[in-house]
Amino acid sequence: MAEAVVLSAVKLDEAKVTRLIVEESLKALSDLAELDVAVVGAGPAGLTVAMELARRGFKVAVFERRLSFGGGMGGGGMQLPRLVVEEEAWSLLAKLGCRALRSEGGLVVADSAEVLARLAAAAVDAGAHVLLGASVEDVVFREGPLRVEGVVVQWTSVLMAGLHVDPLAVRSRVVIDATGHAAEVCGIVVRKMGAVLRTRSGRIVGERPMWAERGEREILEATSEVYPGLIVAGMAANAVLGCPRMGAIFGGMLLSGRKAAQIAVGLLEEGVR
Ligand code: 48H
Repeated sequence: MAEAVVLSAVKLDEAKVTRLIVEESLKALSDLAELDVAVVGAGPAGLTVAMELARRGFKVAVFERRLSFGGGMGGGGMQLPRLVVEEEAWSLLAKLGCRALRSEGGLVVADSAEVLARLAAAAVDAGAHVLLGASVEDVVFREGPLRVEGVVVQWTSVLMAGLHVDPLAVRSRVVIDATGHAAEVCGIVVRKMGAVLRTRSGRIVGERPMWAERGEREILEATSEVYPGLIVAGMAANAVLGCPRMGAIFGGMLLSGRKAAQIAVGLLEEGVR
């Protein structure tokens, strides 16, 4: 006979549940006030950077506007539940236990929900902190020489409600813009700091239309420190450096995340700040 499913062992007190949540959340948020690396966006690029840096022992947190992981990965191509990754990038996912459903011509097909779940779990397992429902609306900067030294965070719900609530700042030795097509952090830095980025025009060049092969090839070159203390990764890198989009193929995002982590390690080892 099946064992009865019961939940009677714990005496539930609502006040205790509230206290547990508030006390532990305050500890967690207080711990996030100073980081080695702040990653903005929990899409494939952001999760990969966070996983790689946390594995190397750096203190890293991901700030994600939505209440979910994965960015554009969950939507696959036109909301179909499969995505495609180049073989060179697949080894990263295979090591996380992702199953290849089909391999053909150097491309691997996988279940998009599985990939995003395993990537998010790997980042968390490695020790990356993730704050969901948290939007980065500004950066912290310092002069002499000018550099980005943190992010300014607000609850997405507050922004959606249009409430006048001041945000909180997080100091961070390196910031990674992994916000996807909109390249939001780079946009803030250009708009509010008058920053001259390390791009052809000194500004955000803008994403080009689709050319999958070139978009995937150029993303690794585009993944770079575009301003002191600010690295751009993933689709944001293509947008900032003026590279083509590539559609629902994700190898470039993963490898861009890996490259952004390597650049961040270089900066951290140089002893930025
Ligand atoms: C907090 C923010 C903020 C903010 C945005 O869009 P993403 O999946 O980005 P990538 O670069 O990891 O992957 C791109 C890929 O999904 C894609 O769009 C491709 C391959 N497109 C090709 C094509 O041709 O269209 O994830 C970015 C994440 C999202 O979850 C956002 O919610 C989040 O960043 N985000 N989080 N503060 N200011 N802005």
